[in-house]
Amino acid sequence: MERGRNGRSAPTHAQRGGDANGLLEGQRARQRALCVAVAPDGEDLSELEELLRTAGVASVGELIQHRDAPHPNSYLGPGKVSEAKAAAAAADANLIACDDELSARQERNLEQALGLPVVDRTTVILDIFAAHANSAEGKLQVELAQLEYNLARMRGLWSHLERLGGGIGTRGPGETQIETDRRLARDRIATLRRRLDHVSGTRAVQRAERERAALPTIALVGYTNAGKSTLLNALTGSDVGVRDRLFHTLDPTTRTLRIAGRPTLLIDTVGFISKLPHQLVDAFGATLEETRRAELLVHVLDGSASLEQREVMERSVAETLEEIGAGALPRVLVLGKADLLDEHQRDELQLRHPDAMLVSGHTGEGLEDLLERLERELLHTLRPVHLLVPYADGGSLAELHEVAGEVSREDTPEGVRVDALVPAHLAQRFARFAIAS
Ligand SMILES: Nc1nc2c(ncn2[C@@H]2O[C@H](COP(=O)(O)OP(=O)(O)OP(=O)(O)O)[C@@H](O)[C@H]2O)c(=O)[nH]1
Ligand SMILES: [Mg+2]
Repeated sequence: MERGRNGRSAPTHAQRGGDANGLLEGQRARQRALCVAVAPDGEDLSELEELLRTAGVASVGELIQHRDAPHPNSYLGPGKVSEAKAAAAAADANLIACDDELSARQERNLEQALGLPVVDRTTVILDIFAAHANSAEGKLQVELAQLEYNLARMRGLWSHLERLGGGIGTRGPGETQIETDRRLARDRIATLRRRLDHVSGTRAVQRAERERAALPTIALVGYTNAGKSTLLNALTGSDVGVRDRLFHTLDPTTRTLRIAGRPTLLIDTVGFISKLPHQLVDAFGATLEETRRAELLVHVLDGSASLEQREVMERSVAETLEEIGAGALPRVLVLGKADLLDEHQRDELQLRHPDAMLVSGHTGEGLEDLLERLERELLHTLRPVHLLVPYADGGSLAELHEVAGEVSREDTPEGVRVDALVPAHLAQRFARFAIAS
């Protein structure tokens, strides 16, 4: 991997050429990372290692410093830095990966002290997003997040922008390098935001919005790799991509799901993670909007994860939902991957989450019960309407039939009297036909 002019080094996409899911057995990884973390007490580095694996980087060692907060200048304290240097040499590491977001100063000092490139958790996550983005919108969103991250740190911009056709010649008189970088980045960010607005406004999105306006929407949310896409497939008979890697799904996918005869839309979208870079939340605003506008959330939690892992996952999901403004939406907790659990684990889960549904997207276990539960929960979100629709308004009637599934109707001389249950925003649309029940 090339080191940028700024000395910054991150896993690149090119290296993921052959086996994007990790490293082939026996093949020596080009990037071998020593994973380091600062934590008051025990810290689990398995998630950072999982992130690195997804990014195509091997983890060759761990180092944890027990302190209340990272050292402000160098992340690790001075003594630990020497230890890290020795550990990196012993493990033949050529990269240091930190489990937190570093300030530019911490990163620079640590790089200098260790003589090795340093990447932080945010950089790794952003890089994975960059590699997994497929749609035009996804790519723009990721580039925006990366630029904003770099702008905040005033580094890593120059080589990036040169490739984009900015760079030499665009520098204004008397500007320092950093001022130029920042100006270029801001220009590019503005361009990206404009393009994103445009992309979000394309016809496809508008169509999806129309559909969503008419049908109750259920959004699958949860930690990355929890099994959201697998559950979508199992419930709707779809074939959405599923992989044992983090952030496989970035673009939202919508499928129709019939619940008790009523068509609903089931949305699968980007997963969450602890310490999710806020630039990503910001850049993925349009995508996350799908979640915010749902009638009901299905929170998929990996039932096969340990209690400690589940606590981290639950907390991250709750925090992220708050952050995107979906914290108050009704929610059903689903414990997935039930096929991996023994009796003891099942009992423990049920005891801890008495209200949760135990399901397996692989064996189909619990899916019937889940559908019944969704039906009941959706009923709470629906409004009863009592309408008199004139015969001339056949279109409205057809639409009502389409969305409401079962409706009770009676033909009268003035028109059709209809009693139905519809999503709240749809009730407004039919308000002009409303009559007393
Ligand atoms: N045994 C078992 N494995 C499952 C089940 N559901 C999902 N998995 C596995 O868990 C991994 C992640 O599944 P996905 O459905 O891609 O998870 P996701 O939540 O969509 O993940 P991202 O899109 O990456 O955030 C895959 O390897 C799946 O095969 C299940 O019910 N049982
Ligand atoms: Mg997925």
